[in-house]
Amino acid sequence: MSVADARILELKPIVDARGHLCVIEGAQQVPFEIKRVYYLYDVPTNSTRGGHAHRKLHQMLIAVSGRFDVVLDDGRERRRVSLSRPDQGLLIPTMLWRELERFSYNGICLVLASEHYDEADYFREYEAFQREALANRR
Ligand code: T46
Repeated sequence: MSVADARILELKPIVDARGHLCVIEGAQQVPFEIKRVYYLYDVPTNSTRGGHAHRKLHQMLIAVSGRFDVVLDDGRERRRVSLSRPDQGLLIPTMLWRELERFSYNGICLVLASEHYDEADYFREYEAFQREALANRR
């Protein structure tokens, strides 16, 4: 997996005079069945979330309010993606280290996940992640 494998998906809002509505259905607008939804809010601007990678989990991150940055790392390269639009989702496949930072005061990160929560799916140490990521790319 490389940082180029993470991609932005455009959600097509349904717009009328009452405002905008975005729909996300499992295996349709996202390429996986959604097993879990969680969200991060009231994140202090100077704090960093994430700091891990996943063996099996695919996720889509959406800035449903405000903005924040996602720094992705495949063990070799890093890539920064800024999210600030509720009609865009960042799709993060397996085996990418991610850090979320620079939250705006009203930043809310909605996460759609392909798996239930499983602590065993996490790499929480960068060196262990990097070893595995580089070995898989050989
Ligand atoms: C990710 C980023 C964007 C649960 O009990 N269930 C859950 O579904 C989650 C996500 C977390 N937790 C517990 C585990 C920890 O005791 O909540 C606590 C905080 O979790 P964590 O430190 O992993 O939170 P973040 O914001 O650093 O990371 C989370 C996700 O874990 C991660 O997969 O990509 O959000």
